[in-house]
Amino acid sequence: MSINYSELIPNNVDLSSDRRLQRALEAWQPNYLQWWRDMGPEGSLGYDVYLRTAISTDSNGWANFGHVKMPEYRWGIFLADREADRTIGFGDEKGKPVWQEVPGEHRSTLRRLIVTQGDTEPASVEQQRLLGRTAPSLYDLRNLFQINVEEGRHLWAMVYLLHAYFGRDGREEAEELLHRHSGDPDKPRILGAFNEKTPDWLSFFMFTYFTDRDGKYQLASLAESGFDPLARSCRFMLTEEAHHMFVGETGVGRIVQRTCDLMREHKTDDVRALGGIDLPTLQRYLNFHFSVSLDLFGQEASTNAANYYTAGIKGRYLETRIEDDHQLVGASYDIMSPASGTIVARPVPALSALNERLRQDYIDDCAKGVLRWNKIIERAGIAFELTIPHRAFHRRIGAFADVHVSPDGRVIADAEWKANVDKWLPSETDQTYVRSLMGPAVTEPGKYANWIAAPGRGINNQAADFEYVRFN
Ligand code: BYC
Ligand code: FE
Ligand code: FE
Repeated sequence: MSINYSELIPNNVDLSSDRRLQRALEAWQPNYLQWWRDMGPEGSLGYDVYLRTAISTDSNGWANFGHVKMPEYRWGIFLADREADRTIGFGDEKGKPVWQEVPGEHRSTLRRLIVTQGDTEPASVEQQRLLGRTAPSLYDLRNLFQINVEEGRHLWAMVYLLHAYFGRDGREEAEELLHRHSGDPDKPRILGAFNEKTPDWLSFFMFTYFTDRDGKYQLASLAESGFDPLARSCRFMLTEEAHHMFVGETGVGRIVQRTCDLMREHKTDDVRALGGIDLPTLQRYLNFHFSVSLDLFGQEASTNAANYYTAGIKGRYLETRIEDDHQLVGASYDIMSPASGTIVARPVPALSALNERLRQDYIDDCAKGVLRWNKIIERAGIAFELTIPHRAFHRRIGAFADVHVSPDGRVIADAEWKANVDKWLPSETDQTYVRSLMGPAVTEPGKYANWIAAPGRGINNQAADFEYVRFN
């Protein structure tokens, strides 16, 4: 279905046929724009940015590219097309028609999940607010802004659901989504990783690789939902998400490339002397962002997750492609937990292990990009391997929150943790060093900061010296 751009709020949900809803969203819109001006990318209001805008929800050719000022970006409400005769794919109500309205008994659960999802989107924009100052190139600056406007659109997607299906409480939640702020001591964002800082571009690329990928897995689970408007919203969000993870994977890959080039050219491991980011520092940033993102999957054993599944609200990753009964009653799944100084696996009901199962799908996916980064190092003939730390390393949520675990998966005493933490996680010195490399922004088309390689190709096949951002 194509998108109606003639309206104040572009949409493919026939918004004009519901005047009350349309007016409520039009009343929220200026608050959103005020939030964008206050909390969105700093100093960017007048820039012309080469952005893609969604123009249909077709899988081929859904996007249109052109220079736009970000406050004029056409944020809108786009749901993937409705599937005829779609039925609930899992849980107690498996096989019944999906819900087009919120069932009363699931109202507060659904609202809570939608609010949690919605909360992360503007949080990430807030976290990335200052990065424009230190962009390593116009290409990267454009990618940052592209991600920011799309996370803004993801907020719109959840706000639409809140307004359309949750009445007054939904409208109140939509306001609150603009009032909580990342890292705010009084009104923080809901989930831990979204209150961390994203102070430099290495953190940004790690965040878009690891944390946006949590987005992919959570959205995919919600795309299976029996609440059809949620499923359709998440489906379309996933098409946008791919680019965010691409920016992360290629961003880290380009840093790895540059580091290897410097090491080879100067026959040294000491790339800091040359203004590069050494591989052990990359490993520490990876350790941090991976572990913080693992926490986003929740507790290993979770009755919440079991309830979401049984109720048909939140499924597994690619639920319909899994061959089992899609009810999981009586099935078991092994989860890990610390027990007298080691880590043991024990079976629990599969229904309560759904967070852990999704976390496993996520870990497998994360490992693929790390393989590609290692290929770059290998091609340069350098003996170094980036690795994914053990799932129990540096956790704040779940069974491992109260123990120290090394990256290779040993439960360790306080003293060993303290003695090694600066080898395992970015130290003050690392952070100060990485920050010292940042900025001022590189604004000459086709030029890149010294610590990162140029990308393999331009966005939408643009030439190497394309002017992705015009500052006016
Ligand atoms: N931080 O039973 P559990 C994205 C709480 S990212 C703080 O495991 P549940 C994006 C939990 O609230 C995708 N608290 O919880 C990426 C619960 O509290 P209560 C975001 C946490 O609810 C980049 C208690 O611990 N989407 O889109 O089953 C850029 C028990 O835990 C945390 C979603 O997350 C935490 N990390 O599972 C932009 C999808 N973890 O009830 C965007 C929606 C747990 O005891 N959310 N707690 O007070 C969910 O599906 C679930 O809420 C979670 C947690 C999977 C997050
Ligand atoms: Fe998002
Ligand atoms: Fe994203």
